[in-house]
Amino acid sequence: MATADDISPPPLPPSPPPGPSRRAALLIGLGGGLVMLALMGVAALVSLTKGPDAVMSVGGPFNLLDGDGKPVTEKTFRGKFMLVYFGYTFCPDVCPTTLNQVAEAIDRLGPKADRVVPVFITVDPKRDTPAVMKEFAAAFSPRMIGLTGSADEIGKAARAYRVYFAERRTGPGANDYTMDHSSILYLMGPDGRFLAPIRAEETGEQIAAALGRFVR
Ligand SMILES: [Cu+2]
Repeated sequence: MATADDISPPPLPPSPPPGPSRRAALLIGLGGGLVMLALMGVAALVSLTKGPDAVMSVGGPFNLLDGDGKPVTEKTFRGKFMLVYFGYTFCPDVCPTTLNQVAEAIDRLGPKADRVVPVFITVDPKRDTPAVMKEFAAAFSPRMIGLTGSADEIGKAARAYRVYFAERRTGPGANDYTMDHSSILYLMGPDGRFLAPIRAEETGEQIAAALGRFVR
């Protein structure tokens, strides 16, 4: 499946273990959620690739903060391509894997990499402060920009990019949660317009090839 695959194995509450009926209900609930998430992902990708009208409606204004807490908007990177990905730093595997491939793709672009800004936007602003985002993004590539912001602004940015995300509780503690989120890379042109979705499962080589079709 191309999208919405950032779903870690169902985290079970540490204690007490749910009884058979509760466990069944939990599994059915999770299964339904997974199916719905998968369907939403497919629908999102279909609408992304349908035609010029759908293409026009991805992306838009946002008001976020960079790793130093400075305001960043969609206009900040005008003149450069933006490769946008939504996720969160506590993500167990999908986000780190994807960002690794993005970093590799950027390296493979050589001198053309100057024209592309990889942007990682958190869907978990509660934990992903500017400082957390800065360190996390830098761990993948010195070129990568990590963005966070208020829950409200993150929600607006995600809606503009048609990104689905939701908190999934894993326990009673304040930090006992993961984030489900759709997982697509969005290539935006130097004029801010959406150019193409890129599957997050692609290798660095494939992502570089996809970028190379636009970044000349
Ligand atoms: Cu993730």
